[in-house]
Amino acid sequence: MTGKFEALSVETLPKRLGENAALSERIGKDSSRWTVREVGDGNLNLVFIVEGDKGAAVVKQALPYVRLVGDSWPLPLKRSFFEYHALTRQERRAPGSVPAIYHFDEDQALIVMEYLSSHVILRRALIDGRELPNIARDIGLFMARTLFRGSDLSMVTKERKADLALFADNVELCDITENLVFSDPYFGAKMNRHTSPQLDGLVAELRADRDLKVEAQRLKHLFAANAETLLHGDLHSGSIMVTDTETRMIDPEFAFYGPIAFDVGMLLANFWMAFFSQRGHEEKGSRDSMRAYLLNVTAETWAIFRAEFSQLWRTERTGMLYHRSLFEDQGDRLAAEQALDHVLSGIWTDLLGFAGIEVHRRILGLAHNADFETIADENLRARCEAKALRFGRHIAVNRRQIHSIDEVNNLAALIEQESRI
Ligand code: SR1
Ligand code: MG
Repeated sequence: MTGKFEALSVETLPKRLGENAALSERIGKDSSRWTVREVGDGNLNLVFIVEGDKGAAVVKQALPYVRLVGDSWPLPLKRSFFEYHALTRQERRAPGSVPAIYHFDEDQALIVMEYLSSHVILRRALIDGRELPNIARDIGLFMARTLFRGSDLSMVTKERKADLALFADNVELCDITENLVFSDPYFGAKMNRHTSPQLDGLVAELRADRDLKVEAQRLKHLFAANAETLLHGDLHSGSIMVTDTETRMIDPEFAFYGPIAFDVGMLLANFWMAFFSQRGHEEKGSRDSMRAYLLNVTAETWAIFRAEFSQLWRTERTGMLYHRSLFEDQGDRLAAEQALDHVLSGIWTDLLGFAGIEVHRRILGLAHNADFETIADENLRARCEAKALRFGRHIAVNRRQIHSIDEVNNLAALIEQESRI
């Protein structure tokens, strides 16, 4: 199925993809027996689950506009191309961490991929209070492997530069992040919304906060100018699918070359938001244990990331940066360790900034998180959001003075215990 783009529907999919060998071999050749459900609950795309006699698959198709807003906001179909190419690189760099890809049709902006039938979206699991034992390890490893191996620390520089050029064309999705994440939350942008009137005072305070605004723009500058590695680009808990024991990363359509700290910061921010939202999900009992679990997950994710990144630094540093000829080959392993400390401490400082900004945009901007949105009592929701906003401000503005994840988690616990807005 190639040719002029046409959006699929539940009704047209079996006919239009019935001849597609990649799909029919997986799920059964008789497309009249296929059942199709549209399950896309993200902001941008169509997602179909297609089931046949033999099995099931997912068909994800981009739309020429932002689904959340409608056709008044056009968005190029080529994001599907970037998603496909990011997925193939992530699979190579962190095997088993993404769904298997069966087919890609560039004209129709569609990807046919593995149906993760037992998995649910991580955000949903955290709202439900599920304490998943492996997410810190799995996500920490994924981030270290993809972010290290997509950079000039590892790649042949000619190949990295070719990839940099390839993904540099993902302009419109970067533009979404540049505006929605780094700028819109800090002024009265048209599409913004927040829990009102409860948060009005705090929102005005944050928008008048000179230090915060400057920091957000410094982070935007870093995001736009530091083409360090191939990012997932939208690594939040809605882009991760889990079972009790398995974790897969999905949806890298925002992939492009940016700072390592961006993916890590965005991810940790989503754990901290899950933490602050727990108070709003206590209908069936206390979430004390879930809160402790979530802080532990942030600490463990960062520890695993650091350990794996360090291991790759010592064993796979084959790129042109910090070349071994200057360090190990001269018997100077200590200098290589010193350089590693320097790189990791830069990632740490910047990830705190990106995390703080991500928290703000999910409460003040266009795209909110179900963690807070599903709290029906608006006063309770506002109390949870206010705590997260104050936490986000603190870690973004004071990031250079914060030296450990325990310090951040102690602050989160302290803010959580306060009762005032
Ligand atoms: C208009 S798109 C809004 C958000 O949805 C995506 O998942 C990204 O996070 C983006 O910022
Ligand atoms: Mg997405």
